[in-house]
Amino acid sequence: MSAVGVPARHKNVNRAEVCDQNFIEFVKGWSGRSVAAAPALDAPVLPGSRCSRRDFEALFESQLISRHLDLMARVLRVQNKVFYTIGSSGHEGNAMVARLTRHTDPAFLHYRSGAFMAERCRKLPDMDPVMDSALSFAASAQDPASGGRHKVWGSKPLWVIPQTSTIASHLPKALGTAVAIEQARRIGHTLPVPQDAIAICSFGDASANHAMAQTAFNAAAWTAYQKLPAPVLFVCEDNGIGISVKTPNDWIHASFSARRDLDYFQADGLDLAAGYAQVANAVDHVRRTRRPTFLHLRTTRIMGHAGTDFEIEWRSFEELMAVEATDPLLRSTAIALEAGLHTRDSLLAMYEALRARCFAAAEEADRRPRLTTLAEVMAPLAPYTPDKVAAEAARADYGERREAAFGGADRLPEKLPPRHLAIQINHALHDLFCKYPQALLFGEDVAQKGGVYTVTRGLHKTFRNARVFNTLLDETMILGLAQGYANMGMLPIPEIQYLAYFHNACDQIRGEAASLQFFSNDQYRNPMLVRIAGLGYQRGFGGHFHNDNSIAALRDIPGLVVGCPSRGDDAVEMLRTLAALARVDGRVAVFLEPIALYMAKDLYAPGDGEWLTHYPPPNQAMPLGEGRVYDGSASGQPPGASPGPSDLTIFTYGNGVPMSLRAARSIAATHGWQVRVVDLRWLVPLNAAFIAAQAQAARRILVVDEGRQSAGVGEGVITAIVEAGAGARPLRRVVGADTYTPLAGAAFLVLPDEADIVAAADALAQADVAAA
Ligand SMILES: Cc1ncc(C[n+]2csc(CCOP(=O)(O)OP(=O)(O)O)c2C)c(N)n1
Ligand SMILES: [Mg+2]
Repeated sequence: MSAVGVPARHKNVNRAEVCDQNFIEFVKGWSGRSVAAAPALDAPVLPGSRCSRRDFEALFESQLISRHLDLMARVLRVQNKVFYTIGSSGHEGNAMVARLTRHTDPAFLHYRSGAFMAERCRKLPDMDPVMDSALSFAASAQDPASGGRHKVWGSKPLWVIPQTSTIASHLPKALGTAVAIEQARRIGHTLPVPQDAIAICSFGDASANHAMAQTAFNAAAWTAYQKLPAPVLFVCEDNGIGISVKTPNDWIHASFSARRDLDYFQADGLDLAAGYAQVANAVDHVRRTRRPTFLHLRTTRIMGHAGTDFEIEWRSFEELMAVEATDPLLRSTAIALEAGLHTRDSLLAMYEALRARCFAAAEEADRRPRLTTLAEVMAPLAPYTPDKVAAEAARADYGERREAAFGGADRLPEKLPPRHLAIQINHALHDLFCKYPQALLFGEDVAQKGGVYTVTRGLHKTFRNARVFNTLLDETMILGLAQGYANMGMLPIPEIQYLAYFHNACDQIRGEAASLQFFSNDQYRNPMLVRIAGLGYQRGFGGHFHNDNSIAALRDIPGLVVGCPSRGDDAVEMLRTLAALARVDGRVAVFLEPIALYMAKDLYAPGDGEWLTHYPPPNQAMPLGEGRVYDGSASGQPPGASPGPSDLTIFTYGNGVPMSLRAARSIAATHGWQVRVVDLRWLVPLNAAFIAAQAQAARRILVVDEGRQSAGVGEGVITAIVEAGAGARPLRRVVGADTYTPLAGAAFLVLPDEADIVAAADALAQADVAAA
């Protein structure tokens, strides 16, 4: 690295200062010629440009606002008044995308979208991009995007849906939103945006390589290949680098310019006069053709990746200066001066006025309240209005639609004899489809085949392609689609074929769907009901991947709800509540279906039919968190009954319920105990108060958890017991091993069984003897 010949100022470590000075010097030193008379407002800003003077003036101001927000952040970060320094400098050309689209085109933005936001703010009266951004930079509780939870680009009135920092994870839901915009018409759903809206999604050149991005490009092309509309504009803001890793020369063009069914456009984001028409072409194309479109927008990166990125430590001065010379604001300045829109002085005055405005806003934002309590932080995370949810879950005003769907009043499922779990889930889904005309069910093999286990059989026939459909084989995209439909006000019911394959796409729930209410201060919600088939004990089938018993990845997702039924009637009532939680409170609700119980009919002996249940009438639902208590019989205790004393209480869920009921019989016979089995039913969040009350009434406790020893539900149950002060009782846990599940009979070695439960009870009895 050689710094010979580099003026001292340019060696300044603080590249923000250098860029700022560069701008000022550029203006002062400009010696080009201005036209004699500035163009009229509607005339091209420069001869031949599609960008009018009016467009240019707006765009240029948006660019400068964005730049001064960046400069301000760098200064005030060190004073602890601002908490984020990833800027937009070099990317200000993205203002063109904002100007050429509408504020009702849902936008999923890159973190370098300051100018896009400033420009979009013009679409509505009384928007103040400077103050809004300042509040966000300051993590103020009044930040209109996230309420102070993160520095995100977001706005409810402007249809900018806040995104996480996980690069590329927003592409699947952007495509999902585009698909949803088109599908709404087919199901008669009224969209919250105009029918010809498009979805916009921006990201960097390095991010374009990410699996999450590639999944969306592929799914978009897969859709368009079938001549189905998917009006999404993918905007790749190519600055040639990702933090410190250079994108191979021309890679984005080489990789995307000839992709089948992903239409490629290029635009110069460094030059408003030239780039405007190019961006307009791409926007016009996607709006008109409804085809997925890739806009390759040339940008540069000024001032490093973030304030903490001291580029001179790893790049040469010459290289840095060469990059800084491509600053698009210098080009905009030249246009403004050349077109006679400004004198050098008036331009500098505008520059300084915007600087002052940004600093004043930041100082004001610093005086505004921040989040100061845990309750404030968590308020938007998991809204729960139990009365409204209960009323919605029990709402049954759709009777006539049911009769048509089930084939007549006498064939309504509540009039049929008791049936097993799979059938009752199937009936409940039919019911939800009658109740919610905006419900959609999709996933792998769910349509004509009716799912691997026929749980969705008949839905496609009754409700047709527009509402029940097979997706491509890609769990990330299935969950991305779900978020898109939810964004557009529908009720997505995606299916993940096996729990093991949820793990493949977990981030779409963990990082994305479940976090939206938090990062948007509950302004945006993506309600959905995710069905996941899982858990072990399938006889003679599958090995690990079809018998995955670990829900650890779901247990700690903030705001998520997970219900797991063990019998048909519970499944039906639980589904109604899960759908209501989604509709009323916008929750991401997971329904975990124990595959091995789908067809279970008997409980104690072959042919006893004790695991068949009646279909609950449509006005019956199960409150979130309510468990089922079995006192010596399979029928259960009425919900809410306060527990009398028991000699042994077994806490369990899923497959553990019938297993524990069988074990309970023999334990009662052997020890003469009054044995109670508690089906938790709701696994996330665990109802600690309910668990505590049950534990307090018990003399001895067994926790039967078919999950793994580490991070299983049982850990949560025992914690709730101990924290409630009920942990002094004799307590044992019967739980799966920390292993993957092997194929064939060996599968049962890793899972708890009835004999294990009986043996644990015997051990408790022996401990009694030892203590006596
Ligand atoms: C999934 C994920 N991996 C890593 C990161 C850390 N990270 C943040 S930005 C970035 C580089 C992104 O480069 P690019 O997509 O070109 O966007 P640019 O910053 O250049 O605008 C990386 C690696 C992240 N945010 N998310
Ligand atoms: Mg980049």
